[in-house]
Amino acid sequence: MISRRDFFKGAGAVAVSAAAVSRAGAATLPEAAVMDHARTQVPPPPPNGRPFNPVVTLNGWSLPWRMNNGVKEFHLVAEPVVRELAPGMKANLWGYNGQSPGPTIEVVEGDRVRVFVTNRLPEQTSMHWHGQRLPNGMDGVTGLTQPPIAPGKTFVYEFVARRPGTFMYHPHADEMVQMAMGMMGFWVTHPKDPTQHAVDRDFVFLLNAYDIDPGSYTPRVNTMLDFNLWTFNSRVFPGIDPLPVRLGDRVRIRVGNLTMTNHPIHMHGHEFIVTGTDGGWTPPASHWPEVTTDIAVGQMRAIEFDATELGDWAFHCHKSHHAMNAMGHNVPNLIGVDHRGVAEKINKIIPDYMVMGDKGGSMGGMEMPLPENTLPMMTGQGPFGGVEMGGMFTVIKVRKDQRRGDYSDPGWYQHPAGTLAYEWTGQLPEPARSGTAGGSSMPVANKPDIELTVRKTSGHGGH
Ligand SMILES: [Cu+2]
Repeated sequence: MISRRDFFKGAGAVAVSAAAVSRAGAATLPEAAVMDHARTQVPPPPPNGRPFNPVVTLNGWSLPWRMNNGVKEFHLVAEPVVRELAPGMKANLWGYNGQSPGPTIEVVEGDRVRVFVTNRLPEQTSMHWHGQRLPNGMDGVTGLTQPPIAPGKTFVYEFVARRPGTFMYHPHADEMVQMAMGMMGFWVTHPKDPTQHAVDRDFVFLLNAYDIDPGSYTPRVNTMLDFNLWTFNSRVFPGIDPLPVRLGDRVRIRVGNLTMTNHPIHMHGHEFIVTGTDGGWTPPASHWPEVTTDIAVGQMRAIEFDATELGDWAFHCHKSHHAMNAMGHNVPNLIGVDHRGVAEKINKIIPDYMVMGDKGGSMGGMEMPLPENTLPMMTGQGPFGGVEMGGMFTVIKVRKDQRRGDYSDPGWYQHPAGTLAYEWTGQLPEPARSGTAGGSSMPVANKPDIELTVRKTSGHGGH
């Protein structure tokens, strides 16, 4: 309640959130603001220091700082947090200042930055500043460039933010566990000339993943690939906020990948160009149009486009299993199998039995009793019914009247007459098939009765 307001006192800035509460440290430490919810917080204009155009962290926030004799001071607190992944599911994670991922740190090229990192975890940690040019001893690799930060201790990192661009922060200590528990955050170094690389909207988020058994709250930390919750900033659809933009806006979306696999991130309705990586801005001669960009592990991509097309445009990972929520994969594929009567019989033995893919029906409509604290695997209601996706999925909402600086959800797109796919209700002609009378495909000589073998998928447990 107090901290952020006090933090910005005298600067005329609006408090980002009344939910940020005070956690005063020692007198010499800058206050560590804490966030207690997972809604997208639009940062106020910089209250002090040099001007920049703030980024908007999807389902996240930017960390306040204080100026101390020309040094920009931040305070990160590594600690256990409870993160709501979407309404209906919470996770016990480790993060920073109340949430996972931690808050976004925003500085300006040339800023001298001092970050206090306090460890309130039950084990040692450290902080690595992914992608930064800095003195070797500030690089945060436990054992290599510094001793670990023991529980209860605070370390100070200090360096000049030399290169503008997009960065991440995460521990280099008990990494497998600490990354699997959600310890990571975003860092943006803005160009010293705020007119450089300026856009109308600049969104940032991290790709992360968790393996949380339905009914439980804590991720399994030794999972390598079979994660069951694929997340944007530790949120799954429909818990991920939309990206509202105004028609004609130049939009940048910066995405960092701290999962264990690559993610082809796909946008509908527009082409974009990749204007940045974690190595800096890409030269204009390297720009080619794409609608999907693959983001490998440990990479960051900044994409840019002009929002020229009105509508609700899907924005998601193109790996279909990553646009889904927790489920079991040990389910037979019964597409094409006429199982009338069978499900009823099985239901007598296994009451929750469910058939996938019957007659092209979809999983989005299936209703299985869910254990406590998990989510339907495909969920989220759109204006035309179930969206049948979850996980790494959200919507870019392009509107004529979305005001500058307004990131509130404008609701569903109203399609102008004549611009919506519709059902054909006329006569259907007999399908003309080639191949049966000496066409290009091979005729079947003695067509046997089709024998169906239902093969169980295996080796893919986890979702
Ligand atoms: Cu993916």
